[in-house]
Amino acid sequence: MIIQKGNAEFLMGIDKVEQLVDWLNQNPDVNGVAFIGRSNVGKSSLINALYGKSVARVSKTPGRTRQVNIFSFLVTDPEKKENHKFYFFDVPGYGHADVSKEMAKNWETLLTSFFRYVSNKVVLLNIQDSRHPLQESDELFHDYLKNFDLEVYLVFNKIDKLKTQSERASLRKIMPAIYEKFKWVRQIHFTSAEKGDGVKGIEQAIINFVMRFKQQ
Ligand SMILES: Nc1nc2c(ncn2[C@@H]2O[C@H](COP(=O)(O)OP(=O)(O)OP(=O)(O)O)[C@@H](O)[C@H]2O)c(=O)[nH]1
Ligand SMILES: [Mg+2]
Repeated sequence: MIIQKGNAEFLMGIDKVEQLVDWLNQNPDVNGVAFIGRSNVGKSSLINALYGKSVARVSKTPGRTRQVNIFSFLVTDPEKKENHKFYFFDVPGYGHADVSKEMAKNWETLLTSFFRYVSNKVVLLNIQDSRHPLQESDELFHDYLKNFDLEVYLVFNKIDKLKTQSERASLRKIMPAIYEKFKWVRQIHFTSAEKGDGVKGIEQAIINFVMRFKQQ
């Protein structure tokens, strides 16, 4: 099984709860994956690496979009020549100090509805920067995540930036603490969206998750 490259389609950007509810009512079958992380962790780059170039424009203006961007994508079984359609959700980051209180509140309301509606149907990939794991905003986000029944995978991106043995060792050393602290995290992946390391592993993890819905 593979994710078809260059075939993901942008469907719409949503910034209001009513729009989200409308869309979900029209598309109850929303199995797929949601990507979320602090700004600049390489979320768009990872999406590009998984789905083919330029799906999610690598952004120049951090944190500007306050929309849930919805895309469709295809998983293919090359032997059976079967295609299965799923969705992915590019969810803007958290931890922006520069947004107004009102904007942050609207954002949380939208996010809460989103997670409520899609839990059980969507795997959430939380992207973090391997050089700066567990920032305060990441921890706050995970405290919030506890409220939902979501399958969560952590992705430490930019591993190519960990140049020395000791930098790599210190990331490895905190893993038990992460599993202990974040019991709802089912998998941890290490990637370089830039160099391609670990991207195949994420692709397989996504496929394994979404194909459950086709094999029932
Ligand atoms: N070295 C290295 N650089 C990366 C990697 N992934 C992303 N980058 C770079 O990090 C910067 C931010 O990447 P984006 O993909 O735009 O990050 P984002 O999380 O989508 O950022 P926002 O949309 O602004 O929140 C860009 O300059 C990327 O080229 C990686 O794995 N390794
Ligand atoms: Mg981006």
